[in-house]
Amino acid sequence: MGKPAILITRKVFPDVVEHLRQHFEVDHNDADEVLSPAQLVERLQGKVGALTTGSDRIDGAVAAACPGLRIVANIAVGYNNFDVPALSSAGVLATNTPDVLTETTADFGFALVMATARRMTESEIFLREGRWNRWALDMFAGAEVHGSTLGILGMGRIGQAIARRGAHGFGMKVIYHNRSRLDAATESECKASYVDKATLLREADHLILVLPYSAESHHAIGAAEIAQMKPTATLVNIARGGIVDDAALAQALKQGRIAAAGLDVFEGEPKVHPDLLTVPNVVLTPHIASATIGTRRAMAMLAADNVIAYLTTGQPRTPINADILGKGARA
Ligand code: 8YV
Repeated sequence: MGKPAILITRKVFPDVVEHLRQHFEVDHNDADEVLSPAQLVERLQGKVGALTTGSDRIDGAVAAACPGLRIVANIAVGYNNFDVPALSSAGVLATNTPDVLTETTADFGFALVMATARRMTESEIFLREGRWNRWALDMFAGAEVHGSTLGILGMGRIGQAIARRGAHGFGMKVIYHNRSRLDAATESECKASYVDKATLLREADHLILVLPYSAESHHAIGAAEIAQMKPTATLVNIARGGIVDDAALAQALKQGRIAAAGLDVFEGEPKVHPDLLTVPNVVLTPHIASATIGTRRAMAMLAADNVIAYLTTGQPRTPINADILGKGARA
């Protein structure tokens, strides 16, 4: 009997493909085009597993159309592209890539806080356009980072890693809001204080969003929330598009309702709200918070190891719906 077959929906590092080839026939999308839902289902025929990314929607319809599919391994810590309850009912295991990207993503989040507060994009555009012809005392004067109040909405692993950077490295007062409060030891190690959402919005000088996307977190930051922020505050989103109402944010930036924003994720990305492209006080990056070579390789390897471990031993490394193991999982 030949090896079982799997699909890698996007281009990954060659050593990851080789690693998988030791166990499977590997169909990999080297063209790196995003597969349409129909193409995805077609390529998944006869496959027992798939390495997926945030652009691949995997739901009950996909599970039903691909009866041999046993595992979908996201190359991402976020998994809002999966309909987890539907996958669980269909017996398809889902995995993600926690931990391996925490510090790298926190580095980037902090970089975006700094770039936004200190107006790095705006001032670089000014320089590149040849408009810099004299020094001025208030030229691109931004907001202080050290010693200011850092607000964190969503306090999982990445939020905590950002809190440590702010509190220990930059002497910031760190406040956070999360569905559940951290234990006292973790709060004290991160030097972070729990506050309600209204206090977070009101008191943060720099607010960073690090919460997962879900129906509940859709537009968690819209016009009403922005209205509660300080006019001098900055807002950074490294979590998911859709958590911020981008149209409302663009409007608030235009009106100077808050000082600036830094965005790595967008509603409907890779499309970006046109008004965000024309307001000056915004730093924009194309969803690259986890993008270092080392981390992206570690994420792809962990996804590969999840597929190998689950399909050879039944024990995945980082399952999302572990509750189906041993009861209801497709054999
Ligand atoms: C991924 C991310 O690169 O891990 C996540 O949740 O947002 C990024 O690290 C992206 O989702 C591609 O799958």
